[in-house]
Amino acid sequence: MSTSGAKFKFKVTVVGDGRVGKTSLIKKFTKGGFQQDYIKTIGAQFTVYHKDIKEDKIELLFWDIAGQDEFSFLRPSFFKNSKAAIIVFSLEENDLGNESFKHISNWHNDVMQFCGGIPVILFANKVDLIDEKDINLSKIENIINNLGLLGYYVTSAKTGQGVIEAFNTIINELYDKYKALSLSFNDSNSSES
Ligand SMILES: Nc1nc2c(ncn2[C@@H]2O[C@H](COP(=O)(O)OP(=O)(O)OP(=O)(O)O)[C@@H](O)[C@H]2O)c(=O)[nH]1
Ligand SMILES: [Mg+2]
Repeated sequence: MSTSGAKFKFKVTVVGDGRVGKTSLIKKFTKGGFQQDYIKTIGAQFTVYHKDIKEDKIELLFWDIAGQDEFSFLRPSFFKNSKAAIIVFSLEENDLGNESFKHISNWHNDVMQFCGGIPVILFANKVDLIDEKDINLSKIENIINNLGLLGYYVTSAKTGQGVIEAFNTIINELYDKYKALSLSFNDSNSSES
């Protein structure tokens, strides 16, 4: 049997205000399910996900960081060694929608402070609760440009809209980056952690 494939292990941190749907998105992507009831995340939790790309094996650790302020003191330690980050806000037309959008730059500051210049992608979640035509795309594009984010995806953890594409973008970005790095190290030691 061939053992030529490389192994990669990536920690991806998922942040954003409480109730925007971080836990639900990770669950939808990794397990396919959705739960209507809200159970706030305490501190943080992580989910392991495996994916093969070509001959290589990728292990992803999704760190789901509690968004409620009461847990903010714990965050710096959870950000450690993240290779990428996802910032989630809610498209809902209510306080949560407005506040979670306003706080994107705060979350981005945290990521930059604790993780340096890692790739960051934005998820505009809960699209099933609004009329997609009403999304203010220029507002979202402005923040993407201002903060230098990789891009954004419109998602729904409830219907699954955009979820696979959004997560795969960040996974492929990491794979391409670290695969190229491992090749440039002459492939003598092809595992990356
Ligand atoms: N309609 C709809 N509801 C969603 C969606 N995503 C999450 N929810 C609901 O929103 C609530 C909060 O979702 P969570 O995934 O727990 O939010 P969270 O961001 O992890 O919250 P914290 O753990 O407190 O930081 C739950 O009741 C979910 O069922 C979505 O895309 N559409
Ligand atoms: Mg949560």
